Amino acid sequence: MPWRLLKAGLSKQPAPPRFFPQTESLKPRYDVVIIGGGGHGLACAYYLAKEHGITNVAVLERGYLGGGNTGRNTTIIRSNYLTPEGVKFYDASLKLFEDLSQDFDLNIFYSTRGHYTLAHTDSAMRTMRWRAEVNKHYGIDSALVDREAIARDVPYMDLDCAGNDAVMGALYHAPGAVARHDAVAWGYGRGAYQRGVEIHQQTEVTGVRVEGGRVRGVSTNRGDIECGAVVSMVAGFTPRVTDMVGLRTPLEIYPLQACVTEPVKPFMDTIIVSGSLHVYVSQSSRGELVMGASVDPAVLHSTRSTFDFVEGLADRLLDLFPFTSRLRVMRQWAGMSDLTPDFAPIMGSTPVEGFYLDAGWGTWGFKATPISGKTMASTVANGQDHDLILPFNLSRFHDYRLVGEKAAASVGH
Ligand code: PYC
Repeated sequence: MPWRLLKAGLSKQPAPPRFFPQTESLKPRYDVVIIGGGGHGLACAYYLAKEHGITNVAVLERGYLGGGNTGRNTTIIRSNYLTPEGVKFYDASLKLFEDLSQDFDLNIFYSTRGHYTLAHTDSAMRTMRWRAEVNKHYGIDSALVDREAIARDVPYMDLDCAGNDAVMGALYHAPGAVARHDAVAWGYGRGAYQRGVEIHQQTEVTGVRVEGGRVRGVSTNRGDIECGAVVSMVAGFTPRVTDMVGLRTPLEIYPLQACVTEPVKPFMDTIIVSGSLHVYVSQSSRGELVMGASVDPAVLHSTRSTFDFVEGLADRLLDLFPFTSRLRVMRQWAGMSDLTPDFAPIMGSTPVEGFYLDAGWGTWGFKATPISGKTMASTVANGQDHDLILPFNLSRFHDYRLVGEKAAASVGH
């Protein structure tokens, strides 16, 4: 038994305060109600309180904090996108991530690893060169590297891929990182709570009241609340919330699965992604291989894990790392990805006054957590879309101003 636990058990001192208190009753009115207690919702609450002094805020979560996509991803953080809009947005997020442990006084185990996106074809090489050039233009550390450079840095990888589509080169992104996803959610949650925000778990929103084109309140399984603004930050559940206010979006929901192996000695300190093999892998600080692939092939509102996924992933992983053939998969999970047609998010104000949307995260919502919270908080506080998220407004689908970020997806979806 760990010494500290034994000491606490025998001590007459009162127990240290809980990270979060027990749920209190709901107030009749809040200035802002945030639907969704994942990373984005908690980050938005945190920045509303910290940067705008707005603390009469309730975060409503139908399950437990960080229990949705925040706790169901492979924690990759990067800013090597294709479009200027995406590059600027994710670079701002990465910079916030770098300081989060200090900001929270809580270790989020942020670990800069370097990130390789392998290219196995001429057209993939063209796309990587294009991304490298856009990245460099915005001061992001990304470069096209050749096979020899990869072999020097990642000597244990089979660049010939067992004879299937050998690696030709890669986009190398030095700032690519990983972090503890639950620590990010808990850090934002604790920081918001310490500043006066209420966090209500097991609280499901069952309706959003709109009168005269304006949000007036929400109904929950624990009663009705009035509020001045509602922010929906629920990823795969977004269509259920937008239905409540009569908004249509082009979102489609696909399961995205991932898994980890048993821990082994550290052998891989970079993040490896292959778009052609549809696989991404990194090694956690505990030694597990954390791996994922494309979204499941059909639209489905489900977090079910399948054997097909592990079988397909293992098949492709072995092309790159044949020596992992004896590793056992220890855990597997799935999240619900909310994909847009242009692979860019939907953020900011909507035609319903006081109703704000943060959705369309597809397969890269975790890395957007800090900047999504910060820009959405600014948007709600100032009643005006933050400059960084203007290109991502829902209106772009009506006006045909698509952002076109698909080529920056880590694997083909
Ligand atoms: O976009 O880096 C990414 C990513 C990793 C896993 C899923 N998406």
